[in-house]
Amino acid sequence: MAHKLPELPYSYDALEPFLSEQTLCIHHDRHHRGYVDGLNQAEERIETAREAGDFSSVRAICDALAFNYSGHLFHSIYWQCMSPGGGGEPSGALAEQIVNDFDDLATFRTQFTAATNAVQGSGWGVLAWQPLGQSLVVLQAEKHQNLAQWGAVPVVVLDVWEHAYYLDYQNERKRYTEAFFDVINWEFALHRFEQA
Ligand code: MN3
Repeated sequence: MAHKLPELPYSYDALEPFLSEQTLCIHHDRHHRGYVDGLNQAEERIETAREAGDFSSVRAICDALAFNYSGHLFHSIYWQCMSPGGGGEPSGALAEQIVNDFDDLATFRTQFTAATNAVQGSGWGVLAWQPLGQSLVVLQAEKHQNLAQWGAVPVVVLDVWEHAYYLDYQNERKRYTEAFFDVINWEFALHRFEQA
């Protein structure tokens, strides 16, 4: 079953002025689609390799699967982590867990933006549920797939590849990661957290 590009959960201009219509159009229609297409191609390649019993290219195919699967997954979560009616504070079990693991919301926010700003090159800031320790953790993901903690479940993700913010913020990643909290969709985060 081929993977499909999910629809944006709002219109392309719905997050202005945080992100412009042009940024969301390019980011969703070109970049995210690229990961979906790349993933479908990589799955075809591994299927072909299995049928032929020829795994001489397995390293490159595994690399393409990890890169494109992670890109597709993170973007699918990222769109929903933002909302035109977003911002404010988290509620319910997520709010309690944030206080439990980060002392308070302000400290979480400071750690999350600091970690995200410090991602080397292209990557993501991630708030994830770590089942082993039964705790929320802040992670950096370089590109999409490096430095991940296996088993952790992403709850909130923030894209800091330059294509996500360059048209609107140029090289000022910090302004973008701080403004992210004006549109953050805490209801979606709570939903993901409860499922995790
Ligand atoms: Mn992106």
